Amino acid sequence: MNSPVRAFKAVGGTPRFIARAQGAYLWDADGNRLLDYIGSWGPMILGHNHPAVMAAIQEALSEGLSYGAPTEREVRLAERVREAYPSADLVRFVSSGTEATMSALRLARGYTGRDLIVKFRGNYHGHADSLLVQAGSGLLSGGGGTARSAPSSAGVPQALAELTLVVDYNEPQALKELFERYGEQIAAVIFEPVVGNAGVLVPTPGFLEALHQLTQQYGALLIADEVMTGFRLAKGGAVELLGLKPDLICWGKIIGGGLPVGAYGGRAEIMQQVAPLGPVYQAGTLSGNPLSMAAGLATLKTLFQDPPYARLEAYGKALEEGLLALFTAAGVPVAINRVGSMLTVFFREGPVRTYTDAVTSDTERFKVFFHGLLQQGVYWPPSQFEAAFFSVAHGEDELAKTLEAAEQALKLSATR
Ligand code: KE4
Repeated sequence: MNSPVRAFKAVGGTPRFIARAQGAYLWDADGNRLLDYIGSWGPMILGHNHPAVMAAIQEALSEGLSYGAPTEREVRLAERVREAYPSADLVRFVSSGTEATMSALRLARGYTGRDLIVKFRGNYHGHADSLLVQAGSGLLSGGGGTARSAPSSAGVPQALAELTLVVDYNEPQALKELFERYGEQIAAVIFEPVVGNAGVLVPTPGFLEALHQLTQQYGALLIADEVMTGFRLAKGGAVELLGLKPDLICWGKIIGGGLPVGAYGGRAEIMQQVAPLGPVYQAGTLSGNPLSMAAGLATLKTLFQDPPYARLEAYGKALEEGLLALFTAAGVPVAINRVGSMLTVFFREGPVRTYTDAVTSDTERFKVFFHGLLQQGVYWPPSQFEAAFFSVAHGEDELAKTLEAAEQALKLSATR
């Protein structure tokens, strides 16, 4: 089990071992066909085994695997990323979203000469030590208290955890108070512009405004973690959709088309601090490797040639409305948060605006719903606190199948 969320710990039962995938579907080792709402946790926006992506990988494969030297493909992919994110003068490729955010934070610390970073509860940015941190006492109530954060994982030193301040997402007042206390020491604020890792949380205008205003006022960098939202919510991701002006942006998932990838980028004066141009060290054996670059190039080229965002929005709207109608008819209180092709059904009354709202969901009811769907061949994310993803390969038949399975799952749960 190479990543915890796959273990079904939040929903119980035995995880499915997947043997192959095609379009919107997976087949498990027992030959069961599953309608996929995970999509490898984001990369598979074109559906599995997209011909253009597979052909591009085959072509790169015929030329060798990895050279440990610069290639044309990595330059071409950087150009494609910049086409969608013109504020990024320079882009650096790495091999995972974790590496992208970890490197962006080191760069922010190196550029500002400051040590503190800020993250939000319920935001996940990969598993770098400085990001496996939970809120200290007192701070979240917006009161004075100490902002002394604590590790959220064994193995993360307390001394390191205290350099990361944690505050609630969509709480501009708490962020303002944090800056009033620590602003001159804060190197950067990193955030999920649309949260996927608490389940979907949508930023409020006041929160986005505070993020931009406070980081500008105190000279801290604003880092938008678009590992999940990049190229999914729009061609230019959440930055385009929400009109954000971050100093650094992190990407992953879709830009590798399903192969290992991550990237970070921003304006030249910051990015030129990264080695070999500047003093902030960061490196990687397979950074920019030909296969990942080829898969990413084919994915972005396909997305740019025929932008699927209107179709994804139409599917998402129909799915959201269809599910809401079923839950309402069944008398089950839910809040459905959706932006484009990221959707979460929270099993509690709405609205669900913050992490605190999200964690009061009925996870027992979620568990029954999850297994009800799975029994009927619909593979939903195995946690209340994740986003469901769908792809351009999800069409009318998949929508009908999903709503039918949800209706059956609800009938099942009513009998429990
Ligand atoms: P990776 O290191 O897993 O490539 O990316 C870390 C990361 C960074 N930023 C955001 C916003 C992310 O969502 C992620 C990873 N997302 C999880 C899904 N919740 C990946 C699934 C997993 O951990 O197995």
